[in-house]
Amino acid sequence: MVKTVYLGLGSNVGDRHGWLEEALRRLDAPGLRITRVSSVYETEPVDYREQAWFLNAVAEAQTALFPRMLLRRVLEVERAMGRRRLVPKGPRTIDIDILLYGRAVIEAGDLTVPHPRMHERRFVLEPLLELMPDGVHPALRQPLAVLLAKLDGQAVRRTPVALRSPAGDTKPVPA
Ligand code: PH2
Ligand code: MG
Ligand code: MG
Repeated sequence: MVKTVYLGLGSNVGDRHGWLEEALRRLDAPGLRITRVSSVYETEPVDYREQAWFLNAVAEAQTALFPRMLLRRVLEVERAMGRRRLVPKGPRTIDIDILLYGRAVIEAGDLTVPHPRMHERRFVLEPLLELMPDGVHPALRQPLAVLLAKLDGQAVRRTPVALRSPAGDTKPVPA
């Protein structure tokens, strides 16, 4: 069964834009096809504040991989790109998070879907809403737009530079 999944991408070290593009290229391998990518957002760090601003984006994919295989793919790509986990929630060349796996709600040790903090994060919800404006959080059962409206703070700025992706160049949605 092919599922539609949403992946959150983030980078705040070095060539941030390049890391996001490389991650999309590497994720798009047998069993997973990147179909659409949001605009890129420049975002204020949350949780661990003493670090550089991030570039964040959300990618939509069609996948035949089961959730645990998808997690393995994501971790492999992070590792292949030299990700080192030094400071929890600290600076990283690339972070790839599974946000949504169809409408599944999964709690299995190291794998929680929907991503347990996505509803608190403007840097996730804004790009995700570009791709699914009528999306509903499968666990909280609330529209993503309603969840976003509850947030305050967390500066995010949509950038005009599109990511080159295996789905073709993504056009930023007109503001
Ligand atoms: N990721 C974190 C912690 N804080 N802040 C922003 N703006 N963007 C992120 O991707 C991010 C973060 C942990 O994964
Ligand atoms: Mg993360
Ligand atoms: Mg992560």
